[in-house]
Amino acid sequence: TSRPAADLPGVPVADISGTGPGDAPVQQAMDLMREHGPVFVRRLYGRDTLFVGDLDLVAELADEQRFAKHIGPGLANVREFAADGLFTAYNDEPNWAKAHDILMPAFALGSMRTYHPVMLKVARRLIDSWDRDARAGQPVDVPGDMTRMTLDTIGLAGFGYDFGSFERAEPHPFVEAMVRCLEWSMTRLARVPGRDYQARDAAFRDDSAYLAQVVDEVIAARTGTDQSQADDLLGLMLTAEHPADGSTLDAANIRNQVITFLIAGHETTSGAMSFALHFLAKHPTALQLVQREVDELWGDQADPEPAYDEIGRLTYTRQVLNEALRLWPTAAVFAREAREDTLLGGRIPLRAGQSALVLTPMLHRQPVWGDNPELFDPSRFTAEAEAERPVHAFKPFGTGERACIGRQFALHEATMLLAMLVHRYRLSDHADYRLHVKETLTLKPEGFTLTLTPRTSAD
Ligand code: MNH
Repeated sequence: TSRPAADLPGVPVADISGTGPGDAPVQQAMDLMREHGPVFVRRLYGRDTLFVGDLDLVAELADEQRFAKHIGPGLANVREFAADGLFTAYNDEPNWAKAHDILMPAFALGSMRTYHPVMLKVARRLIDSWDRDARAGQPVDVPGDMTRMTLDTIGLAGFGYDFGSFERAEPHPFVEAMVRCLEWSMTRLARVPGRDYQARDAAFRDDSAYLAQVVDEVIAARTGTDQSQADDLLGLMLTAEHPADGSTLDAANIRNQVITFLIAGHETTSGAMSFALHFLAKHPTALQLVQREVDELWGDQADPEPAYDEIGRLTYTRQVLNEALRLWPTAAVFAREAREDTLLGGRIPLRAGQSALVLTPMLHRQPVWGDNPELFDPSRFTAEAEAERPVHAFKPFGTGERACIGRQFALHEATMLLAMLVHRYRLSDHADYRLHVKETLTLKPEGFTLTLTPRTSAD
């Protein structure tokens, strides 16, 4: 079934029109790449997508002189509910640069000091909930609870809005509507020509209207009051003036930014922490090394108060997170487009505007990662190992000026929480969990549960 694309000489084509992309398009593309090699065209009902995992080609795609972010069909669908928010804005849309310049300072490493107390407060909500489950001998729903915690964190830290997720048996309706919107964005890519999708589209419009309504409540809760504690994201959005021309964000764009941050700010971090806990539960040696690191900091204190500066010292915990993001980068693809007509790798002709999808999980399994890339091994991320590796070998946060703005936010939140959990609990893989990666544009280990027992100083 593998023959070269007519317009891309030498690039194999995998036509998936027979089966469609199914409910796991990323994992399907990973399998296709294993079969066809690190650059191939996926053809679906005559539409071609160029997938790239090869390190040298990705390094070229990361060259900002030649390539830029591409809003492909997937992000175009997300644009239906996030419009010109940062994530889905076109490169040349003035609101991208404006919002980027206004919001960047809020995401510099130093700003994490501001969010730290809120992150800690929400981490304690999770711990209270897990203490109750541990006492009751109940397994914890890892991805579900990670999502509760990251949603409450971005809501409170970004917008002073409390989703109260741990007081609910079911996910907050915002999460359910958001997941359905993401699913709609993903499955819309797989539509069979000629079929009727009106009911799905109507349900999507209801969900997206609901998201907008929640966001309007979040904004109203702020604008009605005095703006005194307005040093969070929403405060910046409502008041900060652009450094160059003094203009502020308009109301419609603020709504789009809030939707964007509520979504981008929690789904992926939740998945990253869930995968990290999965790997720790399966790799006792790595777990012991994290335990040793946290015990050095917090000893046998029952309720340590992690300080902001301590989080940066949790180097091994951070390595675990990086290694989880290597194997399962939770935002698994990003798209690049040629600025001018060019030859990718000196041989694949791309016209201006033509795009390629970087398949990050396969980039993260290329030969540069050694001969056993499937092995979970946090020692791949020691400072020495990182210094020796080509810079573009690890791209969980995308690349260039459109790379993830929330990276430090995610890493601070996730490193602190993982450290606190490992310090407090013995993790038991009671169900002998077999990894099942669920895709809703982002990736999660579906159905992953743990049982917990408190650690004692004797462990
Ligand atoms: Mn995040 C862009 C991955 C956490 C807000 N993010 C991106 C991109 C990737 C990504 C990949 C680039 C997409 C593209 O090129 O099309 N993000 C992640 C991962 C995590 C993450 C793997 C957690 C782990 N992201 C966060 C958090 C926030 C956030 C937390 C907010 C608090 N991300 C964004 C925004 C963008 C983005 C906003 C778009 C930035 C831009 O284009 O200017």
